[in-house]
Amino acid sequence: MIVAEAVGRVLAEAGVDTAFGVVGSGNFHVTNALVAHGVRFVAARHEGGATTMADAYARMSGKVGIVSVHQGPGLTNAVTGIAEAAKSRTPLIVLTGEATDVRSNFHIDQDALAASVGAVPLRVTEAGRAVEDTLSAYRTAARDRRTVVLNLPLDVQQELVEWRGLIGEPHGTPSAVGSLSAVKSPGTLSDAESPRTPSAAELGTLVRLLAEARRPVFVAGRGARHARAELEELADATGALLATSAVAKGLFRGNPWDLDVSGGFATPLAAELIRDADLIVAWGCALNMWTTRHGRLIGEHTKLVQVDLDESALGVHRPVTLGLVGDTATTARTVLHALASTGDARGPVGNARGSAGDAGRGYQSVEVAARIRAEGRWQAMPYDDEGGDGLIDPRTLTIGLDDLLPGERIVAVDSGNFMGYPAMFLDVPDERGFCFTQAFQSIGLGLATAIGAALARPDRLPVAALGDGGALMGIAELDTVVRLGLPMVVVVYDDEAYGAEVHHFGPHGHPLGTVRFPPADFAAIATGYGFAAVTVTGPGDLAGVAEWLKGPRDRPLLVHAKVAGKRGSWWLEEAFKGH
Ligand SMILES: Cc1ncc(C[n+]2csc(CCOP(=O)(O)OP(=O)(O)O)c2C)c(N)n1
Ligand SMILES: [Mg+2]
Repeated sequence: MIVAEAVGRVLAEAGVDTAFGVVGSGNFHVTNALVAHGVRFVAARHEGGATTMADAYARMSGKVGIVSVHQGPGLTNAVTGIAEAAKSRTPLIVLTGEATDVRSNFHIDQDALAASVGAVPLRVTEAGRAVEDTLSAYRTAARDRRTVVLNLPLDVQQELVEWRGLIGEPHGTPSAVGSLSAVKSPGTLSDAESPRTPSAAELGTLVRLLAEARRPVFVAGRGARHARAELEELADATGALLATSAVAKGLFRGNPWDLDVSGGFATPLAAELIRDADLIVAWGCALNMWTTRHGRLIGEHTKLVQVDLDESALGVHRPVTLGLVGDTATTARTVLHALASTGDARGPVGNARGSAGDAGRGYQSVEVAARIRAEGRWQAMPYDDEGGDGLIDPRTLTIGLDDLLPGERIVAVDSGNFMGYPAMFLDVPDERGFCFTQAFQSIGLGLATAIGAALARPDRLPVAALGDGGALMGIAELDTVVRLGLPMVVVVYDDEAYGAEVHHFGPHGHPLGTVRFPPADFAAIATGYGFAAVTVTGPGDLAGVAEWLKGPRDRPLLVHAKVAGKRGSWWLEEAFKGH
């Protein structure tokens, strides 16, 4: 077989089950080899969409994402998606042809391009190394949680290679990947595979800080999405409240101590309780400006601990009292054992520090539980409806959708002024119910994100929440939604503008002609692609959504919501402080 076929076969045999892409001459054979060996191939309409679909699929399935693109322009079209995946440490392989002849129209410096956005450039260098080089790329993606651009030079792709299986590759080198089963679940390293574990002294300090804390809060990030059970147990033993960063939204859903997202999307109650914590432990969470509201959610005297697999992540955004390198689940389990053996765990009997007059532990008091029940959800917050004159208040719209849409849903949110409404007012069932591709803060990724997420979780109703700007930027993938027969609900929050810019610059008297647009008929556009569509200009129009939900859902639904947008959203002001 030729090298291109061997590369596809290696990936299929390594455990890849789904790949995304746009096929041209330079990735035709490798893509067909994937398909021939049982991999589902999803043809997108733009490489940017394909890459973000693969990214979202990886995040929501826990598998390595694969995207296949043509050399040169196929790769440049994919760059924004690659940057997002690389910043999010998504295990992803971008298979790309490579024109090594500088006279080729397709020639660019693909290594420099990949490196410039934080991806790891690798290459299949010769026929004899095809299996080894591909396995090495797979291992870099899976074990190191990196986004890899695997260059497949056009001349090397055509060379012949004798297939001898994954173990015992050509030239008799030992398996380049070791045990393949170990690389099938990125982000869930076993204890033995953890590159480092915290020292006894570090663990001892964390145990002491937790034992001393009266109001501890755990903030879980992407690196703790596999550690729910361990963190909940440790929280109960230490009286901690639970919160997440936006990318881990839903992780503690159903837990009575769940504060939901920390940061710009936090409820006033969550912000207050986090600010009043005397100890915050960040589990696999960068504590960036969004999660901490530029540090304002961290009290002046609050001690800060960070646990992360990656040593270079410690203390980057906020100075920490203590930083531990290790897997979050393993570390939480070890700390729990240590607390139990020193008798510091706060069971109902051993709770020496529960506040007087209640049976609480640490921050887990009867009073706090009652407040979380009453004020813990955005849906319960009173507000003045600003809809009317053919426009719906985006809060009324989103609360209405939250009531109507089935709880088993998977929500993807694009970027813009509107983004907080779906992120705050749409409940999700767990951390695999929310996909947030916002590490690069690009608009236009939301629809592709929803497609990748939908394929990872076909049991859930996919919901894409987009602004009118982001929707039109990524619109080519409406075709992919229809072609795949996804029962998706696409909600367009249409303010006929780049609202983020309008609200940022408008109050200062700047001209806004460059960021305002005439009306676009999204319902007609969507219908043209084969969607069902509902235009919403007031709460009564949501009946159309209820109708669609009752029906066969054999066509996706686009909800064109004409939203009121006289002023910017409250989280946007916060966001622009970071510019
Ligand atoms: C690719 C890209 N281009 C431009 C921007 C700058 N930008 C941020 S928000 C925004 C407006 C988005 O408009 P829309 O999707 O309608 O959402 P809205 O802000 O109106 O709610 C723009 C242009 C960006 N973040 N990413
Ligand atoms: Mg807009």
